[in-house]
Amino acid sequence: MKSAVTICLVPEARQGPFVYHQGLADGCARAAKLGFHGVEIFPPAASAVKPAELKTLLRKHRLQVAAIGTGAGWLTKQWSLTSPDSAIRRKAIQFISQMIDLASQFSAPVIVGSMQGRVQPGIERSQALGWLADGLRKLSLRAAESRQVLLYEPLNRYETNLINRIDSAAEWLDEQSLEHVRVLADLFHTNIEQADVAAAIVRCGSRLGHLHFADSNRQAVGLGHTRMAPIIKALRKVGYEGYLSAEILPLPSSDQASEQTIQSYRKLVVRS
Ligand code: LER
Ligand code: MN
Repeated sequence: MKSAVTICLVPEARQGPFVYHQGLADGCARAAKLGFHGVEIFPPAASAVKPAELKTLLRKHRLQVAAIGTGAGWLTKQWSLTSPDSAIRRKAIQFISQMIDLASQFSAPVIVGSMQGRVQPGIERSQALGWLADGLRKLSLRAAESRQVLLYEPLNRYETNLINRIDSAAEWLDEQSLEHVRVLADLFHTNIEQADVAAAIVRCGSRLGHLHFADSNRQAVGLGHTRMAPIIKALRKVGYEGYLSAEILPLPSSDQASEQTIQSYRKLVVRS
């Protein structure tokens, strides 16, 4: 299992759960200094990242791109895969497709979190889930062209009413035969939605593709009350070899949050 930390390039998400907010050069330098393996990037749009510039930074700091987040399409434009307006669904697919093309240059997966949207008033749940499945199918086939998977992130009930639990998501992806989609387990959301996080991870099995490494209060692991040892044991049991990526509030500061994260990673993963 590898370590990663988030870099947010979206000014509107300044209050969001991301560690670094001062640009790619600053974030990569700070991540590398602490020994992280990768960075997870949250750009306003694919065009905001210059591939050559990012490649130079990654080479200089010996970092990988762990994943690229697409939530800015929801946050800044309210585009989603389950909007009742077909023109908006098309814009959402185009926005995420461009992120997939960017991420493929870094052998990285793209995350569909907030851009899944929600079941809108007056819309049947089956219809919204149908739109979600259609969107994930198109996008995951595009990712598969570059031998990548697409990450689908169940969010807690206050952020979506589609699918809130990771084990339900894995089951639904199986039913829909969405073979190039993997589940992203965000430990902040699972703390709210799962009765037993470790058991849910085991039920996800090989569907698990990425993990947001956060404590119960969305601070760095070790600053809340989630019991992490059984979760790490479950990740080992399912043979998870992906990232533990710190999508957390920069508290008490960005540097302290990332330092706490890498210490927890070393204690839980490297030394045990
Ligand atoms: C995205 O990764 C996420 O966890 C959402 O809660 C952000 O709003
Ligand atoms: Mn998340």
